[in-house]
Amino acid sequence: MSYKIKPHSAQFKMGISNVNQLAQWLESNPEIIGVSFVGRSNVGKSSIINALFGPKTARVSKTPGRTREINIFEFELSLNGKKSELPSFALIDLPGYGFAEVSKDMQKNWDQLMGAFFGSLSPSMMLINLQDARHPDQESDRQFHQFLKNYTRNAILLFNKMDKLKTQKERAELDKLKPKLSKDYKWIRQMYFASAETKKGLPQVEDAIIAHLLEELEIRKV
Ligand SMILES: Nc1nc2c(ncn2[C@@H]2O[C@H](COP(=O)(O)OP(=O)(O)OP(=O)(O)O)[C@@H](O)[C@H]2O)c(=O)[nH]1
Ligand SMILES: [Mg+2]
Repeated sequence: MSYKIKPHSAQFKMGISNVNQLAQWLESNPEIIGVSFVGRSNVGKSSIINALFGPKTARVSKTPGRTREINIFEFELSLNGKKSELPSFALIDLPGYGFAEVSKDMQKNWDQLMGAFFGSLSPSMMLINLQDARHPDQESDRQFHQFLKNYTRNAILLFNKMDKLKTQKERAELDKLKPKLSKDYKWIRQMYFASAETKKGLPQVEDAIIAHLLEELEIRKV
């Protein structure tokens, strides 16, 4: 049996820009199972989503800081290439952090919205933190993890833009960082290395997402 993300099944449901809208959505979707992506602005969240869920799912930015809302999609899994009987799942593209040019008000809005998001979302939503393979663990990434620490959540770390690491030395440097990150961020369960551009490393990420979804469904059955 082989489950896959059903190509082109992701449908945009809504964009959430304030805490009230978020509370409403959470209230009407208490049992939601899915996956959410968060990372520094311009790290390639939307590109990774498109590579995994089908082109044109999320909007890819020419200028950083484009995704300001929580964008919610629904998607399905296929089983051996056919429609599966499983329910649909949520896919969430979260607004990027660390964009230097945001105003104080916008930063405050991000803090409030993300605080409400992580504070009330069930562990059935997998969290994937994207970081830039060439510029990992930046100040804003560290700040994000300090923020995340307040919410008991597991996350996986996905290094994107691996195609930009041209030399063995650059790759070795990223590898060297792994133990430090595992130590600093105890809530990180796994690290993946990928490129939205070349699609390298994405099958492993897809497998991890599917494993999470199926595990959550099994848990619900007991
Ligand atoms: N070389 C390379 N470029 C990438 C990769 N992934 C994304 N990009 C580029 O990085 C830029 C930002 O990509 P987005 O997917 O819009 O990034 P984002 O994290 O969604 O950005 P915001 O929504 O603005 O926070 C675009 O120009 C992409 O083409 C990758 O794996 N390799
Ligand atoms: Mg985006």
